Amino acid sequence: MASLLFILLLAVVADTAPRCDLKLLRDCADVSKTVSKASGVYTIYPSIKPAQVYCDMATDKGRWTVFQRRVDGSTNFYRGWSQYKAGFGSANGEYWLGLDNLHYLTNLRKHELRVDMEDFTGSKVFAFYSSFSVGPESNGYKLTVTGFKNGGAGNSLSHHNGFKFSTFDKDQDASSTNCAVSYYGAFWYNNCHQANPNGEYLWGKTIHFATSINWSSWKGYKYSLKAISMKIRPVS
Ligand SMILES: [Ca+2]
Repeated sequence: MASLLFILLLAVVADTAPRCDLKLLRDCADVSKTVSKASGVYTIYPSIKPAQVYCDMATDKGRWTVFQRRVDGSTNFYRGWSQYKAGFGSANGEYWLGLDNLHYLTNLRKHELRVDMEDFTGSKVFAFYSSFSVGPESNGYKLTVTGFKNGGAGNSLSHHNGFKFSTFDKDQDASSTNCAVSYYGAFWYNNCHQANPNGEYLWGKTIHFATSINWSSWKGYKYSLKAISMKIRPVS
């Protein structure tokens, strides 16, 4: 009986060991350390559920897990709560990694945030924040972002520090109106925004105020950026 138990135990250990190894790839920093230092799409495990992400291994020493990316307007970002919770889009193009994954990733270790952006003349700037985390769904996926450092874009995100996430079907903003509906996006809206990374893709200058992909401290509220990506990495 004892030897049978021992064999069963061995079988269990042998069966679980490789899966534990896989789960160590929690983010792109883990991918960089153990798999590859090339930018591209990888499968990571922010929780027990796998997720496809784009890893930026080139910008400022790499190791960045990209959680939001706009490049060409091919993906509709005007989506409801369940979509922003679970994530959508394609990791080799435009996508949103999902609020649950963002919470899992930033919950246990301190993370920094970098927002890279580009206009239609080819100018590239960024904003850096030394601390970034997203709370649990039970607290509305509240944003904590501090420690701004300027990479030419200016600071349009501190305005959103401490606010919950809002979508057109879940208004948790500080406005008497619904910011997500008013500005065609989904974000940690205050009353309402200085940045709208998930707004409409509108190809540069527009007459539409604050509804497109704005980073107001760089290009104001009537310019839709060509590209923007939001990325995080653990602070080592
Ligand atoms: Ca409101």
